[in-house]
Amino acid sequence: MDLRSDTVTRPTPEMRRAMAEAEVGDDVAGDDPTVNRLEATAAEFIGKEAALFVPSGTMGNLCAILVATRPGDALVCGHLTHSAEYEGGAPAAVAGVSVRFVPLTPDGVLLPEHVQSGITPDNVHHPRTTLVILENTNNRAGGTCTTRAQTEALADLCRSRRLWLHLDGARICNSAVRQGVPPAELAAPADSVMFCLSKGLCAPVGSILAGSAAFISEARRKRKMLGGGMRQAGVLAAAGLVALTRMVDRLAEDHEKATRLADGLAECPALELNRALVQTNMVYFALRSKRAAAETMAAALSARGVLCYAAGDRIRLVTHHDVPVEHIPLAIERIRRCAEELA
Ligand code: TLP
Repeated sequence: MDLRSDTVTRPTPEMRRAMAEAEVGDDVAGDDPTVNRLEATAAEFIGKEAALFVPSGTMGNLCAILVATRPGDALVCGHLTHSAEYEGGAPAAVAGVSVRFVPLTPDGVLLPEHVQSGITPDNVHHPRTTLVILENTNNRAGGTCTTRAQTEALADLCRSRRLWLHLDGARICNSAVRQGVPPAELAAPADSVMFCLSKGLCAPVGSILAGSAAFISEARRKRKMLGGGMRQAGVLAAAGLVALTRMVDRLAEDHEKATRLADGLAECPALELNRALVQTNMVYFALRSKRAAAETMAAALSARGVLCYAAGDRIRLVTHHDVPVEHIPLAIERIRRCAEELA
């Protein structure tokens, strides 16, 4: 049972067929018809003027940071935001931008007042704050959702302080399905948005960066600079098209699996788990006794055939297309037994 991440999903048979049959060209020259179709479809899907196919979410976020900032600037984001905490220090290493983490609410929402507290004063002593990054769903908070209204409140602040609002929507489709709104609605208030095709949507590779035509034209230059200009990328884009058009609505099944997993684990006295944070396809829990480190428990679970990651002092489980629903009770039982042994 591979519950490490939704990134482990394999391309579906329909994707493999589409990849084999994809019409291709040289995308750096702009003439791969399948990439062009994916970018046009993705722009419409997410409600922005233009879109860019990038090899990874990391590169999509970095292209946005490079366009929205200049070396020496600062960005503000919530506690443990992926693009600042888990992308190899890229904002500092590549863009020359310092990161100012601010708190999130207990249910993973980034509030304008918290962002406000992270914005540097406008004088010669400080880096100039030019960018705010919002993550929806928020991975480390538990796969939690931010609403359109909450995003609009942030966008209002960003407008008034002349800050760029970038949405790391790696799992924006999970958030949208959970909230029963189109992904474009959640992305509307943001200046730019990145979302992944390679996670719950099952494409083998790739993410989308979207925004205005002017923004995407600059981002395309940054992608090339970073080595992300791919050639016959239509074979990958073909799978991305299937991801976008066929795989979004079924994310509800992944959420249902996570809910069942959380319901089962919540009944286990040796474990600590906040049900309210299980909103999409992630379940975080900890050993109540804290007698074993999360890494120890993750290793013990993996040895029992339940692959998972430790994240800080908790374990993260992620449900996805390739986890059969029948495996959920089995996973609960193995985790329960392991927790009792370690407690
Ligand atoms: N997250 C991965 C890895 O960190 C292991 C995961 O399993 O959750 N933004 C968010 C919110 C993400 O969760 C991730 C990947 C990324 C960006 C980066 O995407 P990739 O992996 O395509 O570079």
